[in-house]
Amino acid sequence: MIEHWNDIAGSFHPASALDFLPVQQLRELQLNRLRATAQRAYDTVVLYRQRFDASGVKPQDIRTLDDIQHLPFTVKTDLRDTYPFGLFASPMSEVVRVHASSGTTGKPIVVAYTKDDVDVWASVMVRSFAACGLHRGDIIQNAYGYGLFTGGLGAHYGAESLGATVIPISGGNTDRQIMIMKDFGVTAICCTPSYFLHIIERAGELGIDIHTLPLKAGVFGAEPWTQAMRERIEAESGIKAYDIYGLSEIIGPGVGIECSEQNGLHIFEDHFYPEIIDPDTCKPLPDGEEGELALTTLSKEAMPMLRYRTRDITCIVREECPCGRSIRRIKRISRRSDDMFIIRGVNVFPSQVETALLRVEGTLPHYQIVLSRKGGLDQIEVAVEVTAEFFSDTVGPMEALHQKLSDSLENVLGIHATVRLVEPHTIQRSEGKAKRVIDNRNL
Ligand code: DLL
Repeated sequence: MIEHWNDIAGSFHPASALDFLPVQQLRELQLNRLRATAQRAYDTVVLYRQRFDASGVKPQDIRTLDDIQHLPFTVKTDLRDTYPFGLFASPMSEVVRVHASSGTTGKPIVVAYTKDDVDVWASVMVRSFAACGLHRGDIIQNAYGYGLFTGGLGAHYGAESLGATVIPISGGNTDRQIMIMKDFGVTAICCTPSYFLHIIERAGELGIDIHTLPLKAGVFGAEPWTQAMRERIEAESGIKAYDIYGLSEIIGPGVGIECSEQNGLHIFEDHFYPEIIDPDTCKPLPDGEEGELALTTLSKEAMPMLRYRTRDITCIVREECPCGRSIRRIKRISRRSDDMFIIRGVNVFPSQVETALLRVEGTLPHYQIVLSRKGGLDQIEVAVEVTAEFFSDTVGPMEALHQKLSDSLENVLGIHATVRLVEPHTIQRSEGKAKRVIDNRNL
């Protein structure tokens, strides 16, 4: 082992110097860590050793960072196939925590952490909170779910290490969330963006305007959301809405976050090495080109991940960030390759529907997409809630709104979608990740 990870993981200083390392130094650190990670994976995990041997590559062949291109990819089914502990690179006696993420079918995927891994995780969460201006003295309401989901404990230990006061409220019980936010003088909240919308709405019903509270920032992630959604959230609550990204397989929340520029997410690339690949050919794409994000952990001990194919679509931002951080940025992840559905031969992403809907005034940011098949033909229906003022008996304004939404959807999607205007509160609210698409086509 070339170094003790924590020597470099840093002193938990909020504005971590690691965000601002000279690029050359950062690349050297990454190369050393990549070599050590590949060696550890090869030495301790059967699946990795088999993959390396089959491709004729050895960890010692890594001489430059570009050599990462010769390493094998890892995919979600690798975690399923080795369920529960087959990808662990540490003996169980060194694993201090496991988390799990439920997939759409069957068994969950299981991820593991050593003591040093949880320390690294807290350190990247400290850097995340610091990037959105939070520090000791802040009161952070953590409404990500506690438990096997990484959101709750990941944000929790990061907020504590930051020196902030954490309210470990977890998700749900919205009225209590609002009471505590108000009574405890909460200054920042962590939850999914869709759940925060629900909180804003419920607060309104209770006669509480979030603008009047000390709340100043939201650390929102775990699901795709759009710039239009950010604008709605910020306008309706008066807070700054920051985008935080992460996934269980890599560590949990804290893989990347926006800074005060709110223009792309900085990846903590001293720990997580990003590549953008063409999802069809798996060839690396140049900076600025959109493709699938593949991530390699550079310091994970219990469960190293080599070139993990996230299915998340983004690109690496070419320009340097005005904030001065040398760690690179990716564009917000507004979609996953596997969220895409095909309607009458046209590829559609839920984020496109969201953008089209939020362009039109009079709608609420609550919507659901229902896919069905009639007489062999695919149909797409978009149910969208309308503000109480609009949802009136007068037919004229409703018809005009309906037309505007249909036009906007057709404009953005390139196909006709049936719009169904529904009353406020008709669409089920989520306390975690929102379910945007219901596919009744039995494909
Ligand atoms: O969602 C970890 C997390 C918790 C991230 C809290 C941020 C905040 P998983 O449940 O494993 O982990 O889901 C990971 O969620 O591959 C993306 O598709 C999606 N995702 C996470 N953050 C974002 C984001 C957590 N900011 C999967 N924007 C990822 C878009 C996101 N998608």
